Amino acid sequence: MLTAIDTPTREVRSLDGLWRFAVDHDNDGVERRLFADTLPGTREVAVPASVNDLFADENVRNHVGYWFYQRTVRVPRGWDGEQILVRFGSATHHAIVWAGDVEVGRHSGGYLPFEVDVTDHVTAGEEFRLTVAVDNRLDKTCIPPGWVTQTPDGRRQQHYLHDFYNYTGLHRSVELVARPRRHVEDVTVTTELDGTVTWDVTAPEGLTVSIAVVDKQTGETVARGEGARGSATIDNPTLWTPGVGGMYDLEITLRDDAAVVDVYLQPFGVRTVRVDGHRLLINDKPFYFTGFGMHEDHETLGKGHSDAHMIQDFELLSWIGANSLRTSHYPYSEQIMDYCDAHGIVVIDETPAVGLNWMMSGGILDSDGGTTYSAENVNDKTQASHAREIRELIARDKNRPSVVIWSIANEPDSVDPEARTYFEPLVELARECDPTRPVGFVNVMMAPHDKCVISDLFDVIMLNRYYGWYFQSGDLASAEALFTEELQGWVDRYGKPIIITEYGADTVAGLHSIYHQPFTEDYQVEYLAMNSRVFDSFDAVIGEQMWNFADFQTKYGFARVDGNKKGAFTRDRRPKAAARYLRDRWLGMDSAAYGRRDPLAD
Ligand code: GCB
Repeated sequence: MLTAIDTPTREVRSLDGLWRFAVDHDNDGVERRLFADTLPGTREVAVPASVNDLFADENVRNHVGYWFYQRTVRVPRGWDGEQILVRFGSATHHAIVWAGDVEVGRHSGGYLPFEVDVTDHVTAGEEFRLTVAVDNRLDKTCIPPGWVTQTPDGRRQQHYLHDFYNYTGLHRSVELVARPRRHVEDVTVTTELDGTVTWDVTAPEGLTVSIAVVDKQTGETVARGEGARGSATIDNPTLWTPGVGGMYDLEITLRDDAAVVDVYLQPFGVRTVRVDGHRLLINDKPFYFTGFGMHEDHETLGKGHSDAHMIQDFELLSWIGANSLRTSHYPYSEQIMDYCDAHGIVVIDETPAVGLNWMMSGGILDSDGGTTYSAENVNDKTQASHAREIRELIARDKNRPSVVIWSIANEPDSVDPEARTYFEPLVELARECDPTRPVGFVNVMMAPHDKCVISDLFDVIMLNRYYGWYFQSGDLASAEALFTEELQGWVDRYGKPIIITEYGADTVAGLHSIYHQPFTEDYQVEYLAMNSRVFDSFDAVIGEQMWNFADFQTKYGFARVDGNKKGAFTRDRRPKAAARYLRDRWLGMDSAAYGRRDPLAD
């Protein structure tokens, strides 16, 4: 899906700010037609933000079901004759949208954008009532999956197997968009190192397509072409480079004879990515990942996007010597992705397929006795939603140079032979949607190389390993030996690049010990040092992304004290001792020099 931007033929108005708000405690607001009038009560809510931590009311925080948002929107008077849309950066997890009394669209999938066409229900210059019912319920047809139960006294409870709090709401910007009725619908841009840029534009028949390639840095046009499909060559292209960036715009102009019908600018970078033996090459140079699995997670905001928090996180990433991140465990906001493109941060882009493993709950072993791939749990409907998530993620991010790997799932059950039947078509789909990038999934510790039944389907091996934390806790010597032995097995069996996408230890900031005592800052540093030694002993290990960048909120559970505490930073972004350990290591690593951001460059 294209981003909404202002161009000579398109306009975007932000609808962010305070909206009216009502919690639909009985989940009958759709039948009661709450959208047909001003919402009851006086509550207001911030957009973008999660709703959960905003109200001093546990019945709001824990509500399972619909939350109604509403505001009045004036359509600019100059928009007569245009196609008018409302575009949501995301609505977690499902949304129904009404313009006045009319339902104009529905969407499922909590972390990707969607738009609804309101052209026939609004009038230029006049106001309309925009209502959105956001539903936070997860069931077995959803990605991520979950289930809802009812307590004997009638309270609904949401259950899920993944290890982050089920924040809900309009987490990203909402925009009112005008575009010409005949317009650029989609574009795919691919590049080669010699500066060849190839485009494939989807637009209505009968219009001519002209292309200009514009250097974003200088504003100069550096190549031109004609036709919906074609290619042109930039002389001496600036390659999109890890740690630096380097972006161009593909300016697309649609004309009907001489008249300009639509203009759209698609940002892209000139770069290649490919796997060669056990290396991952960006622009034909081996790349070593340093960085983190992250979360969109902040106090008060929950998963709501904030530019200020985003800048702070990226500055800390630069300070610590991180050149990459994984969007664990769902697609991140378009602003975050834009920032990665602009500043050369390398991204492993992940779908929300997390918690597809009935051996685990909240990051730890906790089987409820069920089988993962079965009619009651992960089934055909789950797989269909998973396919939709892959399609929509690639449609949104396919032109982003920062994205170098698609991660189609985190820690699914990959021991059950049924995993192959489930994953084979999904891998194929990802390759069909994007033949240019490696495809991977993140493997769980209980599925080592001799038990995992799907790793051969993928281009890279991505491992989450917790030797010395969930296993051999407090015994780093045994942990080191066992981790080394397991990695040797992966190297011998597959000969593919290995990225350690998670390793970490919960750590309470300020807790210290002279002993190897889990939960102390000292132990976290020793744990990281042990992991570093293991990584450094394998050529095939081409990256380390520590779990997690910062402490984050999770569901309640005996293994979590106010959330997951594996951060290198606390939830309010203060460094633990681990942050300085990682900084020394990553800034000093020759193998990670390609991609390191030069703080002096700013
Ligand atoms: C994992 C999961 C992650 C958890 C983490 C943990 O393997 O991928 O979502 O938060 O472990 O801390 O247990």
